[in-house]
Amino acid sequence: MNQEKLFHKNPIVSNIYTADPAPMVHGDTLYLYTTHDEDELINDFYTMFDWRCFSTKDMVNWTDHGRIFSLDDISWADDRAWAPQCIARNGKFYLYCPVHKIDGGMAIAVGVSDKPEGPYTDIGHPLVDEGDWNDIDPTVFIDDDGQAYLYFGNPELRYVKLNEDMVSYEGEVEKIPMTVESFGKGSHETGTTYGEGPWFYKRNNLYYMVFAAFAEGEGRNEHLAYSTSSSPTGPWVYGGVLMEEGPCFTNHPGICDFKGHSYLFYHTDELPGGSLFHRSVCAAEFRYNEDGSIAVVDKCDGVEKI
Ligand code: FUB
Repeated sequence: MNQEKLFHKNPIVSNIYTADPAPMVHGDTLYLYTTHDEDELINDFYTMFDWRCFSTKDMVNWTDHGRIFSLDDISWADDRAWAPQCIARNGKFYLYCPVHKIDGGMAIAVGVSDKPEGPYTDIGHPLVDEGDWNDIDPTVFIDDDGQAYLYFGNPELRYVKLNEDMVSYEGEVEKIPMTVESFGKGSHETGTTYGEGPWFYKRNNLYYMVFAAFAEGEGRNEHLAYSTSSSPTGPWVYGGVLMEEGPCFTNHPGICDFKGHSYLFYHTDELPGGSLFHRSVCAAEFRYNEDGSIAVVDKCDGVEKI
């Protein structure tokens, strides 16, 4: 007799190495976009060529949609298929992806699709390309007034205001002041904890910036932290640690509410054969405090069926 599955053990994906989870709730389904750490490393570094998508309606039964976008689809990029995020608008889906350009440096690509599970088609040129290495880890959010924001960056947090077409922007790239008041005192290049992997959203009129962070001291691995603001462009106020540092060098947050539950997606190196270049996405359910603050979320065994 088939037993109903009531719990999904972490990591969510166990047949390949995945990292940089980015959830998107669409209708009654949660889509989870991830990067993909290849088994075989090149030059003993992140070896990442494509983006993957998984979906669920109940947090325990997952559908693997496979490779939905890859470096092969982006003629001007040659490496580093890094942390993406997807959003729906105007009946289309926009997948923002950092990549290494053929002529050097990192830039943000956009894939467009009619379906959340792709396949995605590159717009043909970088969306954000400042000619440096800061243009990674895009996070996208559309505010109630229709204005879309794309935040990104390591070591600096920057943003652009996207046009309604979601594939262009007006004006300059804006730089967020990297202050201790906004991001806490830490050991990354700006002297704050802010490292990379921002995740931008709004809940009960409070804007949240969750990010991968470096505590003070040498040789730290990333923990997760968050800041809040009453406006989409700051000033940001440091809120504290969200998930403690673990044995994996990186971590990367993705947060959403789904069917009345709040989830933090993150990654670890806990799958057999795991390492800093062989990571696995996990999920943890958590609750907000009444004032909107979030207590430290523990890495956990998995999540229950909803
Ligand atoms: O996965 C490649 C890079 O490592 C991501 O862009 C960062 O957020 C970190 O997870």
